[in-house]
Amino acid sequence: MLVNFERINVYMSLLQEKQIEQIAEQFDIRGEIVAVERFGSGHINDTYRVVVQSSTPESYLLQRINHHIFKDVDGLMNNIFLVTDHLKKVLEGEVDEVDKHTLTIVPTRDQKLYYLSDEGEYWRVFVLLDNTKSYDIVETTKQAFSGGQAFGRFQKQLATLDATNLVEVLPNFHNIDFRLDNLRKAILSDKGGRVGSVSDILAYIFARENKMRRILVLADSGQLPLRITHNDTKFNNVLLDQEDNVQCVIDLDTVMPGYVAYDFGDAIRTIINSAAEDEKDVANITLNVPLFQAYAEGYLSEAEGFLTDMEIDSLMYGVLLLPYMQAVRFLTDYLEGDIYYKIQYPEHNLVRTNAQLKLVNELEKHESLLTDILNKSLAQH
Ligand code: GN1
Ligand code: MG
Repeated sequence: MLVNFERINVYMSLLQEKQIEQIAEQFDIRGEIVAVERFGSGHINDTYRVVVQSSTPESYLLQRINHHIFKDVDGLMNNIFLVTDHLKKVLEGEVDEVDKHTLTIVPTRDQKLYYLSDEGEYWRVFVLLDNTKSYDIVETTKQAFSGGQAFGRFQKQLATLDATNLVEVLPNFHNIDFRLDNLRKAILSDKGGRVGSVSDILAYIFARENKMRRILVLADSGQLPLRITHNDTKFNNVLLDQEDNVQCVIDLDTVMPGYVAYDFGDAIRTIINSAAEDEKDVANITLNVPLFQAYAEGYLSEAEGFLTDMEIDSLMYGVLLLPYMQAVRFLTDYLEGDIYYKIQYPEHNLVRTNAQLKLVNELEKHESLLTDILNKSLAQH
C-alpha cells in the first residue's frame, strides 16, 4: 500500500497558504515558489511540499517542527546537521550521487539551520527526494530486505560518528520504565475520565512489565553498547527507488544514542504486521513471517559485522518490546486526553493501542519460530 508522500487532501485556506509561502521564502530555495501543499503522514510535525517553478531542478519539503515535543530545536537541528554531514562523507566514494542517499538541509537565507517565525514557530526545509517510494505497509520480501539493509547500513555508517557529539533530543525515549511511569501518572490523574473503560488493557500491560525490561537490565549492567540509532524505524521512514532498492533513510528527528534492538524492533513492528498501525479490526492483524525473515536478512547483511553477540541476542527482545512500548505510549496519550499524537477521531489512540497489543500477542505466540529464523539468517553470513 503506497500511501505516504502523496498529497494529503487537507483544506488549507488561501491565507494560510500565503503565510506558509512567506515562511518558505525565508529559505535558500532555488527558483520561484508557486505553491505549498500538505504532504506526508507524520503524527508529530506538519509537512508541506514547496512547489517551485517547473524549470527548477529541485523540489523542497517544508516542515513546522513540533516544538512542544522537541523543546531543544537548536540541538535537534544540530544533530541532523552532524548526522547528514557525516553520512555524506561516508557515502563519498561509495555511491555516485551522494545527495540522493541522504537528507540535505536547506538553510535559511542567513545560513541558519531553521527559521523562528514572529509567531514563535520553528520551520526547516529539506531537499525533497523525488522519484522515490515509501510504504506504510510492506508488500514484498524485496522491499523488506531493502528496509533491513537501509537501517543496518545507517547504524553501521554512524558507528564512526562520536555519539557524545549528539544531544539526547528526547531523553528516555525508548526507556520502558519511563514510559510505564508516565502511564501510571496518567492513570492517577485520569484527565480524560477514561481509565475505568480500559482496566482489561491495563492488566494486560502490567502483567508483562518484567519481561519487557530485558533490554534495560542488559544495558544497566553494561552488557549492551550505546550506539547512534535512528529511533523511529517505521518502514515509511525509508525511501526506496523505483526498483525497490534502498535509497535513503529519512525522519532524523530522533537520531540519538540508543540500543540497536530498539531500531530492529520498531522496524519489525511495522514490517511484520499484515495490517496498519491503527487497524480497527484486530482479527486482521497477523504476522507476515516471510517479511520478517527478509528484513532480518537485509539487516544482518549490513550489521552483523559490528554487532556483539549480546546485541544479536537482544534483537528478539526488541521485537516484543517496541509494539508493547508503542501501546503504552498510545494508551497514555488516550488517558491524557490526546495531547501528543495527531488523531483523526476520538477513539483513535485506543484503536492504536489495541492494534499494537494484538501484535504483541501474535509475536509472543510465535517467539520461538521468529528466534529460529533469526538464528538461521545469522548462520548464512
Ligand atoms: C511518531 O514522526 P512519526 O509520526 O513517524 C513518534 C514515534 C512513533 C510513531 C508511531 C517523536 O513518529 O516514536 O513510533 O509516531 N515520534 C515521536 O507511529 O514521538
Ligand atoms: Mg518521527
